[in-house]
Amino acid sequence: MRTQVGIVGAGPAGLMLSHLLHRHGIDSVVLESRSRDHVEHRVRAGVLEQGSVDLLCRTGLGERLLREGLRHEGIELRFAGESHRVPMTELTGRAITVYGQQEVVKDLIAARLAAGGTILFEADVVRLDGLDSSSPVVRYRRDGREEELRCDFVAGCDGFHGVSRGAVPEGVLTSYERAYPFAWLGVLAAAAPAVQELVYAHHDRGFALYSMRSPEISRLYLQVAPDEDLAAWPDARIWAELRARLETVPGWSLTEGPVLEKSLTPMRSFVVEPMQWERLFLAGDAVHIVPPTGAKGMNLALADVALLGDAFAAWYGHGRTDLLAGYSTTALRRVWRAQHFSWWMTSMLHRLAHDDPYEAKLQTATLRYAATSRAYATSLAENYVGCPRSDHLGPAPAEAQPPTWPPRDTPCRPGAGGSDATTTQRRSTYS
Ligand code: RFL
Ligand code: PHB
Repeated sequence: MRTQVGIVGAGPAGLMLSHLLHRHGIDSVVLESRSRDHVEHRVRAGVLEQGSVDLLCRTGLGERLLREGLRHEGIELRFAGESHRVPMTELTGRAITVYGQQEVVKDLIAARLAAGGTILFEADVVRLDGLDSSSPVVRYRRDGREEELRCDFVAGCDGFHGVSRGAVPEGVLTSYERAYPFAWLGVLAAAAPAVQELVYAHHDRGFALYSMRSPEISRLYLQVAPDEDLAAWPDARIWAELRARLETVPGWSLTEGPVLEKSLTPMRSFVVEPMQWERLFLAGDAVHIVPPTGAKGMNLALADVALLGDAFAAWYGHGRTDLLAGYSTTALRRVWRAQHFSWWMTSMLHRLAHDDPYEAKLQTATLRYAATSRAYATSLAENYVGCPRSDHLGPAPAEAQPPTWPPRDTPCRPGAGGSDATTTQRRSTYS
């Protein structure tokens, strides 16, 4: 099989890239190791930044999102028996939308298949070859047979545990990492949300987060030990712990209901640089992980491939190499902004392992500052709703690029396309 861009992984990054390339008339094939049913029902992220919503709407994927997504204009910080609203839209003019990652994935799969796109499920990529040639080969196993996909470029969108990152020769990549001494126990419950906006709660017993998926379904998280045994958390214990950490505000109580799903999420910060080697472009969790406290992972994955889509369009459409050559540098600016924000939110809100009383006081001081200073809250809000590039990420760097890269023997095909080408409230605390 041959295509222009071979994409490893059908998560938000891989599927969105395939969708964007299709809109530019560029052919791609997505290889995914799991089944369609599995990727469409994997419960993960739930918060879309304004920029992600705009991207989905701009590219024809907004219909169900705008109908079923829940637009939120603020979040609540709960600590020391107090509740404070951060009025994100009032402070930034932008909002977030609560819409499950698996819904984004379902919409993307439906759009790709309706357009005649190729997604091979249960195709396990085992090796990438020839990445430093003009015709890389993606080798994968499907139905017990080893197959190959030849392409001009490979997009490694296969998440943290994928194979793409490992295909880069030793010594090329530098990794930056931080592990946190806690994890999140996540619960999906058939219970009407008792809140209208997300609640981030700092408590002596540990962090808790109240989120939701729909007017009938709540999504809740508890800070637990990294090696916690899920079996030790029957539903009654989960609700009791949620009550202890969240029912700290007079007159407020949790709505309980059957627990539909439970999972444990380790907390990690991780970045690999650069995000590209020769003909391999890495995107999403394959190159960077954030702890979920800032709700950034899926948004970063989408932001990476938005850049990559434009860069491939410039290459195939106009023979321009600058956007592909500058992809890593440009993407890493947003990645590091989100790394800092996610680390900051995580450090401010969790019970820290060593129970250092000085640090605990600093956490309360930081939360109180976010609750009372318009300037500090604006910083939180603009990171949470997502920075447009012109805000703090700076203009795209005009990188000098190696004149020989990408190798010029690959024909540049203006307007090239495969068979599926298209033409393409509450009052705020601040006064
Ligand atoms: P994904 O979604 O992991 O997709 C990678 C895909 O690659 C496949 N794959 C392979 N396919 C073929 N061959 C191989 N050898 C392969 N190896 C792997 C995998 O099966 C998979 O389908 O990565 P992508 O596309 O980069 O997307 C990243 C996001 O999934 C992730 O960052 C978010 O879920 C993180 N996250 C959140 N992000 C947000 O933006 N907002 C949130 O509110 C948010 N909350 C969360 C989160 C993640 C969480 N967990 C479970 C880690 C909350 C939680 C609890
Ligand atoms: C979610 O709804 O799953 C969610 C919301 C906010 C976060 C993380 C996860 O920070």
